[in-house]
Amino acid sequence: MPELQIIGAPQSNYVWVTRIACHEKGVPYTLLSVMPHTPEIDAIHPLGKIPVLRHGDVILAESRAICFYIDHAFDGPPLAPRFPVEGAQTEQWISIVNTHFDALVARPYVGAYFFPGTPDGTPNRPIIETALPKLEAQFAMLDRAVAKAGHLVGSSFTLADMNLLPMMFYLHHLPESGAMVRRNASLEAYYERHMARASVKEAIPAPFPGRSSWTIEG
Ligand SMILES: N[C@@H](CCC(=O)N[C@@H](CS)C(=O)NCC(=O)O)C(=O)O
Repeated sequence: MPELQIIGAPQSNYVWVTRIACHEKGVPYTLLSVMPHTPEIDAIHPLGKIPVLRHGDVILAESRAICFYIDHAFDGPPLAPRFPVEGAQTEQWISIVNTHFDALVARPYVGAYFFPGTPDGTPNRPIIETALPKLEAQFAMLDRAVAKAGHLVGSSFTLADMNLLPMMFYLHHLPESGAMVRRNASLEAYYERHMARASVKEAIPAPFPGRSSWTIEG
């Protein structure tokens, strides 16, 4: 069997998602830490984004596609339920999180702290202030979603949860978003419970060079 390679910087929330998927499926992998828009990535992802996967002759881009491959090419517990309703609900939450939560709200907010683009490198307050009301609404949505069973789908840990937790990790370490999560009791309990899971915990990335922790105080 060829080596399965996950290629991308470990700080990427989507690289982390694919690593959780490998762990949960019981698939050994090698992580190659490579930045976006480098020749190795550009050769596989048409937009130069990470993660990408290489497994023998198989090359893939996009975390959802990579997780589909991991889930279906190997034996092991299903990452997404095989029942139509629960399987569709898993896709529903992956889609909501990726297209509405991550791309439109969480990513600009987190980026405003870690890649602020300001002349002096201080957090980009206009971007942060714009994101805050949207974050509040989306945390309330997620809080309702996990209130009943402590998972996004049914009562088991699925790819929908794996897909959300890495972005939640960054949000939990930033001042306004961290405080918001802690005010949403179900979401906070969900976060603390699943962050303790070996597959999630094991791939927590080291802070960026020059930083000793991910936490930024308000
Ligand atoms: N839809 C993609 C998103 C991947 C993505 O946005 N990756 C980020 C790192 S977390 C990236 O490559 N950013 C560089 C860029 O957008 O130019 C996926 O699910 O894999």
